[in-house]
Amino acid sequence: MPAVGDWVACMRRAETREADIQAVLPRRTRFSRAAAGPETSEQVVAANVDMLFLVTGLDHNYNLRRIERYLAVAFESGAEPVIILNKTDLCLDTNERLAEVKAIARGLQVVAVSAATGQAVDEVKRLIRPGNTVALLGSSGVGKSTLVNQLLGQQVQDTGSARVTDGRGRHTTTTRSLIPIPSGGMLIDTPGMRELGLWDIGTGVRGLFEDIGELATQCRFNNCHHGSEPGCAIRKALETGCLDPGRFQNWLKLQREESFVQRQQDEALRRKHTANWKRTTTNYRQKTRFEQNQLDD
Ligand SMILES: Nc1nc2c(ncn2[C@@H]2O[C@H](COP(=O)(O)OP(=O)(O)O)[C@@H](O)[C@H]2O)c(=O)[nH]1
Ligand SMILES: [Mg+2]
Ligand SMILES: [Zn+2]
Repeated sequence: MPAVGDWVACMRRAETREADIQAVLPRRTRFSRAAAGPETSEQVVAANVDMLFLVTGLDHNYNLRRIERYLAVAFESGAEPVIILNKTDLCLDTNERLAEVKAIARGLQVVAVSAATGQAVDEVKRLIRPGNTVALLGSSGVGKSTLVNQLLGQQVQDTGSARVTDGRGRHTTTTRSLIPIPSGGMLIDTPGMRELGLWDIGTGVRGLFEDIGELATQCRFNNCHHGSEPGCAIRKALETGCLDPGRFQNWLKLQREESFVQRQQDEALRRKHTANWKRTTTNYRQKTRFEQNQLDD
């Protein structure tokens, strides 16, 4: 079955405006999640995504550590992440925020826009190459649908009015659809990361925190916990101000998350091995019992 983002070959029916899908073209990339059911199977939720727009609001939503987490997850996806800081019209220190985010983004593109006023939307438009598919990700209420409408130059996606008290929106986008934009390229406005099957940190942490990983190799002990061990390069970097404490704490946190995921996967693998082993030994016992019986006869 085709998923959103798939290219298909279809045959148009002469009599109506309908068409029949003949084939789904091979996918360049895929986002999938485990479909619920007795046998866990893969459900492709989006295909051929080239870029991920990680959208954050420059209001209450703004959180550097959350952006870092999004990046770590997005790193592994095969699509190019771009950070979009929306609602510049509500922010008094956009340049400061931009500098902060660029510092953690390790060379990735960061754009500050206002989807409401249209400011810098052209800059976002230029990032989308013709034929490319872009998925917009971010918490509810950050302005993804408003941005989609700006990029299209018309009202296509429903937008939610943000609740005045906490700036968060209602979930107005509940379906995934592929929206072609006039300048070339396509957009997928998604309800969320989980929707795309993106929740595993995987090895993205290493990619995003290469600098800290590099520092850790300079610690005197190679099993250093960067606590009170002598000769700790990370603690030295923290003391001299070369390493931001918030970034360091998030690195620790995301690493814990990564090893948790790893343990879960190992555990699943171990259970599978045990099950296989049980099956093998049961078969073996049945077989030997059978042979034994034959001998007894
Ligand atoms: N002030 C301001 N409000 C915005 C901006 N972009 C979106 N909004 C508002 O934020 C709310 C949520 O927007 P929406 O596009 O539905 O967010 P989504 O949930 O991410 O799709 C709506 O009330 C929008 O009008 C912006 O750049 N500035
Ligand atoms: Mg929306
Ligand atoms: Zn150390």
